[in-house]
Amino acid sequence: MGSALSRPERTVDYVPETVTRSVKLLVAGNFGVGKTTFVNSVSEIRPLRTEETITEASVGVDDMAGLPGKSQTTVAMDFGRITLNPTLALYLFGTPGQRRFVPLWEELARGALGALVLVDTRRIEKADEVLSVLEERGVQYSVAVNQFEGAKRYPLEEIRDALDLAPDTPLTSLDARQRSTCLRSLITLVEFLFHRQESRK
Ligand SMILES: Nc1nc2c(ncn2[C@@H]2O[C@H](COP(=O)(O)OP(=O)(O)OP(=O)(O)O)[C@@H](O)[C@H]2O)c(=O)[nH]1
Ligand SMILES: [Mg+2]
Repeated sequence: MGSALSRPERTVDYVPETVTRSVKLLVAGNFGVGKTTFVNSVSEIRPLRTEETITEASVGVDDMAGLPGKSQTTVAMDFGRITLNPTLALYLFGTPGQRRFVPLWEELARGALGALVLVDTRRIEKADEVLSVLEERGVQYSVAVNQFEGAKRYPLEEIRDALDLAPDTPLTSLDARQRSTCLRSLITLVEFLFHRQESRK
């Protein structure tokens, strides 16, 4: 098996025998923040995607504001897997981003150890609803800024304040198209969740 950083061209479609622990994680975030892109970047198996083309019928129903170029949207979930180290497999479930699909999260969140919440600073206020849904369901999370080019860059501390995050909630930044930056954020999340688990024992 190659290291997690060098993706083995998606030839690993079985779970390596060395894996002794598996963890389910959500990749959450509002419409178009890059969840499907993220799962595609990190997954070592060909990810399951449930993309549908956005049609005229979406106008006024879907959360299109600010994303004129977006042509597809997730209607059920994304699914991918990554063996983070030889003994630990992560199963990633990307949520659909549109508000009308929030009830689906209930199912997707079942059994999840935690969530990575992606945010886009150009529409940061939209993250509040996502964070509230997770908090209401007791899902632990960390936050990662998906840095779109052309979007203004803010210090992470400013983003932390804007999102009103707890001091110990991990906040990282990434480019959802860049595997290495996505992995860094995932590792931060997993360390946070394991630490939380340990401290609750
Ligand atoms: N420039 C840039 N574009 C990105 C990045 N991440 C995603 N995109 C683009 O942004 C668009 C939306 O990305 P998706 O991955 O479909 O977003 P999503 O969160 O899954 O969207 P929904 O499932 O509809 O909520 C796509 O056209 C991506 O190619 C990024 O980091 N930088
Ligand atoms: Mg998607």
